[in-house]
Amino acid sequence: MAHRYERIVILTGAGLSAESGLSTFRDKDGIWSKVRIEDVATPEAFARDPQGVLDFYNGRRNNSRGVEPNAAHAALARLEADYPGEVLTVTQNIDPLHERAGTTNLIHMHGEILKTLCHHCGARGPYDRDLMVHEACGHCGREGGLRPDVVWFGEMPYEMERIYAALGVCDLFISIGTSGNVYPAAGFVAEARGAGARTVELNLEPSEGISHFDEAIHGKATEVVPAYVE
Ligand code: BJW
Repeated sequence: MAHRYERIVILTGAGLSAESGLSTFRDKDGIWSKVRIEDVATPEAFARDPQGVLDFYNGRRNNSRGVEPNAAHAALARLEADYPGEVLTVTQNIDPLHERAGTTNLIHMHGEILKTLCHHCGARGPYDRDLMVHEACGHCGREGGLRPDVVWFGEMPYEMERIYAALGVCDLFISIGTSGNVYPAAGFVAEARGAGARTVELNLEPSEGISHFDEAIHGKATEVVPAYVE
């Protein structure tokens, strides 16, 4: 990538972490082929069956502990460190692989699997052991409200103001490893393009938003991301 952009926004999704061994959501063997969104990823599901939801995320947390960043995460961290302009990475992923690779200017818009959130008082804490439904919050002491700090359907993703501000002034928008099915993230490409940015998709296959991209390179993230950004 020629160094001719001043402000880059990178949006990443589950496809980026697939080669680290984490499942995507909507691929053939993806997470949503095994469990129903309505049973695990909505506030209503948590209200109806809190321990069922916690068991699902206890498993996701355990899966994410042993995995390592891959060559694509590493290439994005090097880009941020070496690029003369500004690079903001917005990830939909709840895993910690961007930060483990060294990315620092990072927004976890759908939250983080290694943190808990208290439904009662809003305090965050480390998600360092399996959560059980009657556990008390270390901050307010109330029971029954501890949940993973992740954004479920119907909830507001994090740091939207900061993200839209960056989209409004970026001159390059790169979308990596996301199917473009989930809003508001799926709308970012149109937002960036409307503000005059060049838009690039790096994904295994054409996403839902393909018509909004000026350029698309399809292939595995560990191959196309280092080749594009370096
Ligand atoms: C590879 C690869 C390799 C594979 N290399 N590539 C109509 C009706 C009802 C609701 C709505 C509606 N329209 C919009 C909504 C709202 C709803 C929504 O979008 N629903 C759609 C399903 C229609 N959105 C929300 O509710 C959001 N909140 C909201 O909108 O608040 C109001 C608001 C309005 C305006 C502004 C701001 C706010 C919240 C969405 C929360 C999503 N949560 C989840 C779960 C998080 C916790 C967890 O992990 O369990 O987030 S769902 C899931 O999908 C997860 C992901 O971050 C997200 C996106 O998935 P992603 O990353 O794109 O993965 P996949 O699997 O879909 O795609 C992977 C891609 O990688 C594929 O293309 C592969 O080909 C590719 N790939 N291997 C490169 N090796």
